[in-house]
Parts: sequence; structure tokens; C-alpha cells
Amino acid sequence: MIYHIFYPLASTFTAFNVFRYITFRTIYAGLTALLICFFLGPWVIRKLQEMQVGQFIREDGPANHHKKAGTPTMGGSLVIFSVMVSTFLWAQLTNPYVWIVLFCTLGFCAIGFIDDYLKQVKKCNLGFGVRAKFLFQGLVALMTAVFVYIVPDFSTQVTLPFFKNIQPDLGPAYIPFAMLVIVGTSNAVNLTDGLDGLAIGPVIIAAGTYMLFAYVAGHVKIAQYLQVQYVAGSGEITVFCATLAGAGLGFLWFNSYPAQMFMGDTGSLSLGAALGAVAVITKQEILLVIVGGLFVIEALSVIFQVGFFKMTHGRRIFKMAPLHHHFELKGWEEPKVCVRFWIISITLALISLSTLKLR
Ligand code: 57M
Repeated sequence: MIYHIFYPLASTFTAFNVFRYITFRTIYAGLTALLICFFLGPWVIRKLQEMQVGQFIREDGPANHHKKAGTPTMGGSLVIFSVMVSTFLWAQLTNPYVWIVLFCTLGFCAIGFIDDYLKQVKKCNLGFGVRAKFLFQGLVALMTAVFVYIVPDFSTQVTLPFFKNIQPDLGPAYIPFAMLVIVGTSNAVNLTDGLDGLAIGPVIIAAGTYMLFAYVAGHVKIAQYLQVQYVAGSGEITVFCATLAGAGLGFLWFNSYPAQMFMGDTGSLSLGAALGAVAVITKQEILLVIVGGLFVIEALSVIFQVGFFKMTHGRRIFKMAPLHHHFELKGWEEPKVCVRFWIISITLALISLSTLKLR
């Protein structure tokens, strides 16, 4: 909105030229998102407490989680509200990718919100139910993938990290592929969200990393220089990524140990889907396995644990899955697990950035 209001006035006030620049709008989009979360946070916590949207804690979880019972959840609504407002304020709203990524984020936010509402407010233990949840996730992901597919000139080639000359063209099969990226990331972030600050940290790191990739992919000269697939218009996704990172930082203020609120499925499903959609739009889909490597590790730990558990009728690989519970049960303090997992996440982000040169 700010771009559309002020940039046309640049012919009269040359200073307003600054609104043209993605870099400038990215910084202020991030700061706006951070400040919205920061200032509205206490009010949201109070409201959630008044509405008694307190977390139910499973009996079979690690013992130190029992004291978290009643922590306000669904704080993801604040994160997504802040992302939406900041993107509306600072992004160029004629850009189709901005609308697509907002649609995907909001769609998954609605699914998570209904699930949380049924579980926390209506005290309906199963929430949506696994099948219905997957069905709606698939539907929103399908629509997102089709919208991207029909954007003129959007390439259905897939970029492989480290290999600049291998770019298989999936054609229409790109649609199920993009769905897999979005649904997979959404659920992997959801599984990771089990300790204070554990999921939001790597979300911030991944959003920051994709902020750079979106800028590169959307800049014809830099993309050419770095031999990255150029995606006309994807530069505006830089602004969106900044709002994710900014809102994430604002939320972390309250979600850091000991957490004053949890994001709920409202936050974890939508933030994961947002990252998946960003990876698709910037044509760095496979790279998300490295950027979001921590989410992948957590999801794999669940897949292996559940598979092994079923095959061996009750034996386990880890003390408990997802992996963060394993380390908790080994005696690591919660903040220790969290910060160490962030360190892994930062390392993976740096490795992914190196793919800009190593190819
Ligand atoms: C949701 N949710 C947290 C909070 C958060 C297949 C199976 C492995 C699935 C998995 C599962 O359901 N995972 C997804 C994880 C929950 O947090 C809420 O959920 C939202 C995210 N969706 O925002 O609203 C609990 O996590 C803790 N938490 C924090 N700080 C935070 O900032 O401490 C969350 C956010 C909260 C709080 O305690 O209540 C969760 O863990 O439930 N299931 C599991 O993760 C369960 N694992 C399991 O059963 N493993 C088995 C195998 C064989 C399936 C095994 O290894 O033996 C564990 N989860 C819990 N207890 N709570 C184990 C038992």
C-alpha cells in the first residue's frame, strides 16, 4: 500500500523514489512485522488467557512439560496477522506471487486455526482428524501450485543445489511436486514445534535465507551473474520473507523459554506452508531440504521411530520422537536442546548459501 501511495508522488518529491527499492521496503517490512508482534503480544496473551485457550499437555510426554499446562496457544494468529499487515503495507500488490504466497499462508492458517479451536476451545481431542486435515492441506496446496503454474513464464524446471546444468523439466507434474513441497514443509514445521522457541528459530533462519534467494532470483543481472534461474517478479517475495523473519522475531520474544505463548497449529502449519510456497516461487525447491534441514531431521526421526515401532511391535530407535524429546529425555535442559538445534539450523543455512557459488 505504501508503495502504491508514495511511489507515484516521486516525480514531485524525489525522496519518495526510495519506495521503489525492494531492499528499502524489505527492511521496513521486517521491522513493521516485528513491532506489530512485539506491541500486540501482551494483549494477545491476555486475550487468549481470558478465552481460556490454554495448552492441554499429554500425560505421556516428558515430565518437564507438565508445568506448561495452560500456556496460551494459537499465538500463530498474531504472527500471521503481522505478516499479512506488513506485506500489505510494504509489498507491490500488483505482483501475482505476493497474492499466491499470502493465499497459501492464510489457507494453512485457517486449517490450523480450526484444528486448534476444536482441540483447545471445544476440547475435542482429535481436532479436525488426520484425514480431514490432510485433505484440506492438499486442497490449499493444489490451488497454490495451480496458481503458480499458470503465472505466465513460470518455469516448471526444478533446480538442484550444487548442479547448475541439471534442471529437469517436470511439466504438469510440477503441480503435485509443488504440493508435496508445501504440505511436507508445513507438517515438518508442525512436528518440530515441541519446545519453547524450537520451531520459530529455524523458521526465522530459513525466511532470512530465502530472503536472499528471492532477491537474487528476482534480479535479472545478479541471477545471471550467479547462474541462478531468473524468476521475473519473485523479488517482491523478498519483502514477504522479511515479514516472516520480523514477525518470527517478535513472536520469539514471547515464545522463548519459558514460553508465555505457543504458536499452535495456527502458526506451525501456516509458517511451514509459507516457506514451502516461497521455495517453489523462487525455484529453490530442493534447496529447502538443506535450508529447512532441521525440520527434515525432525520429520525423519518420527518416520523412522513410528516405522520401527510398528515393525518391531513396540521397540524404539529414539527414547521418544520427534528428536527433540529424545535429547530432553537424555537429560539435556530444554533451552540447551533448542539453542543447539538453532546452531544446526544456522549451519545448514550457511551451507545452502554456499550453493550460490558452489555449482
Ligand atoms: C505437534 N505438538 C506438541 C503447541 C504447538 C506421530 C507423532 C510423532 C506426532 C507428534 C505430534 O503430534 N506432533 C505435532 C507437536 C505440543 O505443542 C502444541 O502443538 C503446537 C504445534 N502443532 O504450538 O500448541 C506440545 O509441545 C510443547 N511445546 C513447547 N513449547 C512450544 O513453544 O514446550 C510446544 C511449543 C505442547 C508443549 O508441551 O503441549 C506435542 O509435542 O504434542 N507426536 C508427538 O510429538 C508425541 N510423540 C510420540 O507419541 N512419539 C512416540 C512415537 C512412537 C509416535 C514415541 O516416540 O514413543 C510426543 N508429544 C507429546 N507427548 N506431547 C510424545 C508425548
